[in-house]
Amino acid sequence: MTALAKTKTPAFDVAKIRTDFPILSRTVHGKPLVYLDSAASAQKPQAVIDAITRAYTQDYANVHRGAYYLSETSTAAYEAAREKVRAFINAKSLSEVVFTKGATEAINLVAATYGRKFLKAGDEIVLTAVEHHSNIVPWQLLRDAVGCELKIVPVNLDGSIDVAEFAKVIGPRTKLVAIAHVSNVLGTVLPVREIADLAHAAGAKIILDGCQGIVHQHVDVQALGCDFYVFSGHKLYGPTGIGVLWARAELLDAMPPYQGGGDMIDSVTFAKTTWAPAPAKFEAGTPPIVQAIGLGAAIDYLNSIDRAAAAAHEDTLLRYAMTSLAQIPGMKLIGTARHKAAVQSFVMEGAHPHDLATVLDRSGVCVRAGHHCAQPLMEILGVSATTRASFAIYNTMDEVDALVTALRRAQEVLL
Ligand code: C6P
Repeated sequence: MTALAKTKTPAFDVAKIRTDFPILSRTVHGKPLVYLDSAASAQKPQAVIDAITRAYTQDYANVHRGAYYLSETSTAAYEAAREKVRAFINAKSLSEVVFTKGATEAINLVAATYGRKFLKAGDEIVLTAVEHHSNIVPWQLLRDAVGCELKIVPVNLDGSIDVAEFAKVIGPRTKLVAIAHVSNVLGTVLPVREIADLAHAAGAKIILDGCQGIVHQHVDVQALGCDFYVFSGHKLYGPTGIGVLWARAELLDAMPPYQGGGDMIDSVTFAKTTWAPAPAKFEAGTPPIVQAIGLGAAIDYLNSIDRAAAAAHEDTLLRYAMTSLAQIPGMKLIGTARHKAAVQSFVMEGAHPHDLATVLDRSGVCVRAGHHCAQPLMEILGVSATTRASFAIYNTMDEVDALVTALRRAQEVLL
């Protein structure tokens, strides 16, 4: 590592950040843990773990139901988490923030409610070639139900996507554009504001899959110009089992409920049921109470650090990783677009990605190998799988070095 690279982001104290994440001090196979799989799920700071423990040990009861003290405190904490999400993404109102169990459920919710009500045979949904299965399959289910069509915007070999390609595909039949904010395989940051403008000019709505986007950059849903934005808590340093659907209020008002049950109704008779307004309309049953509180704690944690410095730190890690990996013989980087978040896929000549990941694990290095739930993209790239290193606020330049050293060792073992 060069001295320059090491001093690039002096404002960001990664050593201090690391002390906030207890798991990072453990060893794996007798080696220090080098966790480079945060795109799959991020590790949790102590503040999130403490908030979850506190909720279960001090404040736990069901929400929106009881008239007693504990239920009131639990409800207040759950709704406070909603306000934290609202402020974090700059939503106009609390009623625009719907808790789901994850991004996958949020996209399915939009497809099953907005999609089934407003799309019909002959309408078109525009996706890109880089989408995660969670942003493909719900639209295929919708297509099979209502007879609409899916149009796919191509990806360039370097992983970039041209806005001009959207202009070719979006037309008068387009009703919805459903795209990733950031690709989970390539790290490409899509020019979502320009794409949103194109969608709106054609009279279409746009949903952004923000799973990877919100982790690496500040998200302001109003500035992005989108109609729907979804993400999962567990990639944002929060717990599993919680996600967010943000949608503009008038869209949520126009959408029918997703599931029926407790909490989502206004009144029920055997003859007829009326719905509660959003967000309750979309939160049937006992919600993921403690998970939402944990997500709120993750947002508090992120608000307590310098996020611009964190983003610069991640970018430094990415650039250093790209340069270092490229020096390994037989290495091919997958995803080298100019606008990238800290996710790097690669393939190494003669070594299957799964074998590589298994050998790296013996050195304590955790990376993901496989199709990354993006099989159509793998086919376009002409590979069955890649190995992927993804970086978070707690990773270090030394960990990039550890990855490179482990890869060189893996070459000796596998080739
Ligand atoms: N990607 C990865 O390793 P859920 O499972 O609902 O939390 O998130 C689904 C999802 C949707 N969109 C994108 C862009 C994603 O990256 C993911 C999750 C993980 O890349 C697990 S497959």
